[in-house]
Order: sequence, then C-alpha cells, then structure tokens
Amino acid sequence: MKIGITCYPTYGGSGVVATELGIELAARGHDVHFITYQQPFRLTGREVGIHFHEVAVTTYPLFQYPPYDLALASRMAEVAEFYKLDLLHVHYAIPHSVCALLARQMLAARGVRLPFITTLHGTDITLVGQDPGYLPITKFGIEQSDGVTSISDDLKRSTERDFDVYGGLHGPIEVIHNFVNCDVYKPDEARRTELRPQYAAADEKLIIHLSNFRRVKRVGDVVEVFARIAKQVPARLMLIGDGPDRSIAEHLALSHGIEDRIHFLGKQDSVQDLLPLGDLLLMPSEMESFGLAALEGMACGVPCVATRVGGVPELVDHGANGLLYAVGDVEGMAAGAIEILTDRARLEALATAARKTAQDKFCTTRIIPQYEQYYARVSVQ
Ligand code: GMT
Repeated sequence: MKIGITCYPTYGGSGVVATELGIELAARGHDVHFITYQQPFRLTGREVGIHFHEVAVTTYPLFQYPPYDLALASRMAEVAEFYKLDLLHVHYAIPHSVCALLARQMLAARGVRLPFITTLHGTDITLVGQDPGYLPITKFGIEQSDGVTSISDDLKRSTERDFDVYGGLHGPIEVIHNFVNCDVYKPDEARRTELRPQYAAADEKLIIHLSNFRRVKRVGDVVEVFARIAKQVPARLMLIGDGPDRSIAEHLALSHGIEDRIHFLGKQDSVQDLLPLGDLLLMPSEMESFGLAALEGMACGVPCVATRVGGVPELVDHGANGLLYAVGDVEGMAAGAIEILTDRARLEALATAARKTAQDKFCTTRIIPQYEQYYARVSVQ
C-alpha cells in the first residue's frame, strides 16, 4: 500500500511509534510517505521505501501564530494526490485529525478518495485533549476519522468515556498496542562489556530513566527514588532525554549530594545501544497510556519499577516482570527496587520475564500485521 504518515517528528512516544511503524511497513514492502515539519528523529533519510515531505509554514507579519495546521492539510492533500496514497495515518489527534479531515475534503471535491486513520497516543486525550479550547474540535476530528486506533485498552476506555464518541464514530476504536522490534531492542552482553564501564563500575547497579522530562513523567520522583536506592546499594543513574523538568532533576540531585552518581545524557537517538546496559528502569509517571519506554527497556531485558497508571498494567505484571506502585509512592518504589537489586536471582527472573513479555505480546512481528489488516479494512470501507 501507499501510506502517508503524519506525527510529531521530535522526541516523544507518539513520534517514535509513528516512525518505527513507517520503518517496519517499508521493510514489508509498503511505500511510506512522512508528511511532517521536519524529518522524524529516528530516520536517517536513507531508508528504502520511505519518503519525507517537509511541511513549510510561511510566516507573515500579520500572523502572530503562523497557521501550521493549514500548511499541513494542504501538503497532505498535495502529497496524497501526487503519489496516489491509499490512506493517511495520523498520530496524535491534535491537530492532525482535523488536518487530515481537511485534506480528505479538499480531495473529495476533486473526486479523489483519501481515507484517514487517527491513532490516539495518550496526552491528546488525557491531558491536552481535555482543554475546553481543544476538546470539541478534537472530538470532531476523531469522529470524522475513517478509522481510530488506540495504543491501549485503557486509552480506548478513556476516550469513550471523556469524549463520549460512541455514536459518532465510523466503527469501534481498534486497540493496537505499542510495539518494539525485538531484534533491535535486545539484551546485549557484548555491548555491556564494551560500554557499561563508562557509566558504572562492575560492583554498581545501573538504573535508567528515559523520557521527555515533562511534568507528567515526575522526574523528581526518579531522583528521589534513586537517592534512597543509592544509600543502600552501590548504584548510578542514567537519565536519557531532556525537557522542561530537567532542572528539577539537577536541583534535587544537588540537594541530595548525588550529582556525581547521575549521568545526564540528554536526547539520544539510539536508545537501543544504551538500554541493554541497565539493570532496572524507573518510570514513576503520573500518567502513561501505555509506557513505550518501559517496553523498550523490557525488550532489552531491563525490568521496570513503574506506577500503576493508565495502560501500564497491560504491559507490566506486578511481581512477574516488573513492579508497580501508586503515583508518588517514592518509599515503596525505592524499597521494591532495593529488594530486587540485592537479589540477583530475582532480578534475573524479572529480566527474563520482561524480555519474554516483549517478545510474546508486543513484538513488531505480532503488532505490525494488525495495522496492515486494519489499513486493508478501512481502505475498502
Ligand atoms: O509521554 C509523552 O509525553 C509523549 C507521548 C506522545 O504522545 O508523544 O507519549 C504517549 O504516547 C506513547 C506512545 O504511544 C505512550 O507509550 C505513552 O504512554 C504516552 N504518554 C502518556 O500517556 C503520558
């Protein structure tokens, strides 16, 4: 098929999922066209079967806010007509659903059919989408979509409840979970031997946190939990990512006197090279509609200590392949982490189970065909 994909191309879960989906679809012989304001960060620009169409936003002194949405809708229609796309797949409802709707209408007026699918990722429903300024139009964009997918059962339920979309949809919301390529994200002993000494001594545990450092990630809790771990277990913390709350983490590290035990790596392109170096991943988020970072860690054989929110329990089974706690339960998370970090056999059992969960339930080989089947259904509707 010829598929147009629109997403936020910068660091963030929805962009990662959209980009990895494009890569996997292209590897299966589909022609994939990314229509975004910059090349998605996980693409090199040299992938076979992947094309990138930049959306240029013209500014004018009259525009206090340059109309990106219009430029995107216009480019979607142009690319779809020129390359004869079978469908558009937009990731993150705001504003992409409404842009796709405009593109569909522009082409319909010229006798060209362009169905579009919206994938809901989380904060487009649970946070930003709740804003009264965005809710009505986001609901409209979702209802007008030819198909809607959600990355977890929990997000599907939240959308149905908070957006009251039952009647307006073309069909039920299809749950297609986040996925990971288990051949790329995998335990890697050679890499551990080569790279781990840069970040932790042989007798130290390496704890990892990976996020965009937004408020919802509770990066402060990451440092609080680590401070408690570091009092009892020789350990280092690797923070991957950057964002508004990085300075909170830096401030807390200084106040606990543990700044020399923390590696602030900033944004990283190849997290698959870093995750296998860890022993445990911390994800104490206020909300996660799925928790892709945890899945990527699990595929690398790194179990997580996380919060019992949103779709995380669809991935993490407390005590079996990771540990779950209430939001803000810093003491509980620290105690759980210390317990498993000091019990080698238990840590290994969790690591093995985490990898197995990723392989059995969330591997690309299992999830990508679900998208292909859904595309086929929607494009013939
Ligand atoms: O977590 C973020 O801030 C990024 C956000 C996004 O939309 O880019 O992530 C959401 O989508 C990810 C991929 O589907 C999910 O794994 C994350 O759980 C979800 N984040 C939240 O729900 C907070």
